[in-house]
Amino acid sequence: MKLNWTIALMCVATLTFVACKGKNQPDEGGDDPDVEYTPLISVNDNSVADWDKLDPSNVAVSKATPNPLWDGVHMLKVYADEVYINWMIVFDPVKYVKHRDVDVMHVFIDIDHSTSTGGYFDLFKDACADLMFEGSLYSEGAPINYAPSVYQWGGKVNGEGWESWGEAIGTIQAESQFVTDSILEVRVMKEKIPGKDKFSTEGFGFGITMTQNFEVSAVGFLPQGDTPNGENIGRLNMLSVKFTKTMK
Ligand SMILES: [Ca+2]
Repeated sequence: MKLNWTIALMCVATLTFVACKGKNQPDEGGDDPDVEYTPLISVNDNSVADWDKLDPSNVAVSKATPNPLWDGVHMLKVYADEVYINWMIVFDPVKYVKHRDVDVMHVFIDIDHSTSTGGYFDLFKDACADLMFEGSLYSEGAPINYAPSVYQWGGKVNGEGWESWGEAIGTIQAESQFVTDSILEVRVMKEKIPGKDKFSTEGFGFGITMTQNFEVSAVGFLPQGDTPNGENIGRLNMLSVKFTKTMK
């Protein structure tokens, strides 16, 4: 099956980041006397060293296999707590051409951690993604904050087909930083995600795709299985991520 990403790049908004804190969200730094919350991952420190300090059992990791069909993404890590969903990727900056506004990162989320809802068989074996983020990482070659449009699966349960993502249901302001040319960190506030009420308390599924321009296609995605014959997509289940409890 050949993926058609031409229609995938439907609505890539580039919006300026505005600091957002939900009405009922705890203050960072412990200003709220009712809760103590300090995010363990910073996206303003030009470093990914904070990832190494996390309990490894709380971090979901997917690494590229020796022979992926699309090898532009080398590693994906995801960590989530009560407030933020954080992810970092190591990717190939050459394969991911960064001079076009339509260079895009897609994120797929199985929000209810259930295989009996959602779809998108095209890339992931479990085909149960409920939400998709679509946004640019660059504008005219310069890094920008990731502020994707959000789409909801509208097709058959466990079905396939890009067109079933339908129309955008909203936009979310993420926070992101390029630590190097090939390492990107992003975090989104769970409270700000459209459809957040459907999150399972236990966790969620997560997959990521990097695509470039209107003519080519994915340059890399994870999780992705090995494809030694170089023809078929090595489909794997989406990464399973649990929510780590950090608040006292
Ligand atoms: Ca689902």
